[in-house]
Amino acid sequence: MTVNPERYLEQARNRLEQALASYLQPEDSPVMAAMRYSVLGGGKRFRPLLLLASGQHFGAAEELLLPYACALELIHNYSLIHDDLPLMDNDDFRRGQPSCHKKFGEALALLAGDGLLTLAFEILAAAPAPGHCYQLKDRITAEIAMAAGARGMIAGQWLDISFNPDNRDLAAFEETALKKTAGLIRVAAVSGARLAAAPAEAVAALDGYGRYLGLAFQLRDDLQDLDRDRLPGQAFRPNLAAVLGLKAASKLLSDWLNLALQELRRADIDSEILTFFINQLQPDRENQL
Ligand code: GRG
Repeated sequence: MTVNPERYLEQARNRLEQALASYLQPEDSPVMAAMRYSVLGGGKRFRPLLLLASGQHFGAAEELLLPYACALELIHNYSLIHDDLPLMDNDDFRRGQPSCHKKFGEALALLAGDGLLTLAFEILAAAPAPGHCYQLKDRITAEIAMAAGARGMIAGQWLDISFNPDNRDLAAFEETALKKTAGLIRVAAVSGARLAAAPAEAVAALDGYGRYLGLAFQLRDDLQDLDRDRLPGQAFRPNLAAVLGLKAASKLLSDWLNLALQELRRADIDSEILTFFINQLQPDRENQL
């Protein structure tokens, strides 16, 4: 069966938006208003779409996958709110709108981030277990916690903000990207497959796919950052693309995407959507991801 990736993604995105809005209830408190503002104000929904595509490729029902997909998106949104705070990246805008702390103040932004992270695990606790296998569900939940936690994304964030600007060590950039950005992307690809009870070699291949796709996602953001207009006084922080230069960075981006494709091929995972994600991140693409 051939699937039109754009159509599939648009429909899945609509269902995700509905599910996300249903979790962000009731709307009666300032903290929830800040949570809703941040989550429901746009975003590509890349990580939850990846989880859905991976799970559906192996036959899982969307009903089973949606809570896990939403939990990942809430964790991602918490990280963006906290990343934008003055004591971290100090960004006034997110997704073309005032960032959460600009709109609601720092205290509410901090609490909205905390609220989203906590809500993600409330959703996971209430989520159905695949085939009533609670052991598998515990494993998926633990992997999500590890990817987000102090050995994963939080560690990556610290590596990023404490980075010595004179450091030109490529391995250090890669470690930061792996933890800060690739971890959630990797666990999205893996969780979908685990929820569908995919064979072990497919799960391992999706882990590799998610790793390279996540690295590519960060490098592509670094490449775009080279061209980004900066506000007066806003410093340019050296990133991997700046250290490598445009040509070498574009080549590395293609190499990583190629490795992601090889991971799919080695396990015979013939998914138009998972391949579409790779193509969307190619350096010369005007893409939506
Ligand atoms: C605060 C613990 C903590 C972690 C923050 C993700 C992150 C870690 C910081 C965001 C900074 C950043 C620009 C990271 C590069 C990866 C990236 C491009 C993130 C933005 O994700 P998208 O593009 O955002 O998926 P949307 O808006 O589409 O959801």
